Amino acid sequence: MNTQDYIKREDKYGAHNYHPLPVVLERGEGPFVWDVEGKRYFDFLSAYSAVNQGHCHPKIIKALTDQASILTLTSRAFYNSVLGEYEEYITKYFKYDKVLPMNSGAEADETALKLCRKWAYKKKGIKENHAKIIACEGNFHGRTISIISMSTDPDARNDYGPFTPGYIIIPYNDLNALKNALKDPDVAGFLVEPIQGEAGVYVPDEGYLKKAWDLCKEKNVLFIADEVQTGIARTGKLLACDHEGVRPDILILGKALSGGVLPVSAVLADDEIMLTIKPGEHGSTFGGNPIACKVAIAALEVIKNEKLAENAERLGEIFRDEFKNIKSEMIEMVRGKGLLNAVVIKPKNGKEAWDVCLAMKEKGVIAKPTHGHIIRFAPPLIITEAQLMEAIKLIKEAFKLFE
Ligand code: IF1
Repeated sequence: MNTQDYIKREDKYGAHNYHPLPVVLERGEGPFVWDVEGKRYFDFLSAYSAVNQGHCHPKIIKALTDQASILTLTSRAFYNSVLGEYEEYITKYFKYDKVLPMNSGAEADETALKLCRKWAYKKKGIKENHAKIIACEGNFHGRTISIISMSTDPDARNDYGPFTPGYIIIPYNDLNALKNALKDPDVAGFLVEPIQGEAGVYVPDEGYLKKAWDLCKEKNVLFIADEVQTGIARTGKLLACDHEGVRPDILILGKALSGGVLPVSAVLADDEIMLTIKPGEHGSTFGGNPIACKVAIAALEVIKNEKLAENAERLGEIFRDEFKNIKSEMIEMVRGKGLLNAVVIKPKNGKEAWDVCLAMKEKGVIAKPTHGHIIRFAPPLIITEAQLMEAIKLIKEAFKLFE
C-alpha cells in the first residue's frame, strides 16, 4: 500500500471530521516522524503540543510497557498501588494540595467547570444554578457540548445547540472587559488560556495574566488556567502562567502530561476548592489508571531532567529571530513564546498557508494551518539547536518557492 491507498481507506471507513495534510505517518522518534514511503519529516506540530518530550521517548515507553504487563486498570472502585504515588508526585511537582485525574483535555476542562460551580454554591454562596463563568472570545477548551457552548468559533459550535447556559464571553487580552464582567455577583470563575493556541498563538500583553488574576481575587472569583496546550514546558517555563508568577486557583493539564503516549489529563487545586466534590459526585472509568500514572510520572521527570523548558525558551528566541529574517511577502508576522509559535501568512498569487504547508512537507517539515491563514510551529521540545537550524533551512527553502 502507498500513501494514497491509506488515505482512500480512511476516507471510506472513517468519519470526515478532519482534513489532514496528505501524509501518512507510521513511525516517530524524537523530533522526527517517517511516512509509509520511508520519508523523514521534522514534526512541527507535536500532535498539538502533546509530544513535547519527543516521539516514543524511551523512558516514557518503558514506564508504559512495564506497568502494562502488571496492572492496567482497576477503576476507582478500589485503591491501587500506583495512584497515590502519582498524586503525591504531581501535587508536589506543581505545588497544589490535590489532583483530580482525568483522561482528555476536554474532560479536565469539564472537571474544572464543575469544580468551579460546586465551589460557587458550597463556598462562595452563589444561589443554586446561578453561577456564571467568564470565558474569552477565540477560546478553545475542547469539543464537548458544555465547552463549545462558550466557543465563538462557528465551526466548533454551529448546529450543536441547545447550548449550556452560564457563561459570560469577553474579548481576550481586555482587562476592562474583565473588570466589567466581574461586577456580576454571580460570577464564580474566569477560564482562560495563558496563550490562545487554536486562535493562532495569540500572546496577550505582558502583565495581562497577573492583572486578570488580581481582578479575580478582588471579587473572590476563581482564576482557572487551561494549560492543556501551553503547559508542560511548551512556552519556555513549566507553565505559561509562570512567566508572570501567576498561580491559578484551578490548573488544567493534558496532552504532554503523558508525552503523547496515551490520554492523561489532570485538574489541580487546593483543598478549599477540591474538597467541594464529594465521593460519587464526579469520576471517570480510566481517570488515574495505573498506566496513566506511571507514564505521567515518567513524562514529568523527562521535562525536569532534560531541562526542556529551558531548551524551549532558548530555541524559541532563535526560531523567532530566524523567521524575522526570512524575506517573504507571504510572512506577515511571527509570534509566540518558547517553542509555541505561529506565522501569519499573507496569501500571494492565490497561494495560502495550506500551500506553504504542502511545500514544507515536500522539504521534510510537517505543520498545519489553523484558521486558514496561520501556521503553528511547535516542534518537540527535545529538538537540538542544530536540528532546529536544519528545519528552519528547509522551511526557508519552502517559502522561496513562492517568491
Ligand atoms: C481537535 C485545537 C489545539 C486545547 C486546550 C483543551 C483542549 C485542547 C487549550 C482539549 C485541545 C487540540 C484538540 C484537537 C486539535 C487541538 C487544538 F485546534 F483544537 F484547538 F491544540 F489548538 N484545552 N486541543 O488546545 O483537549 O480533549 O483534545 O485532549 O479537537 O481538533 P483534548
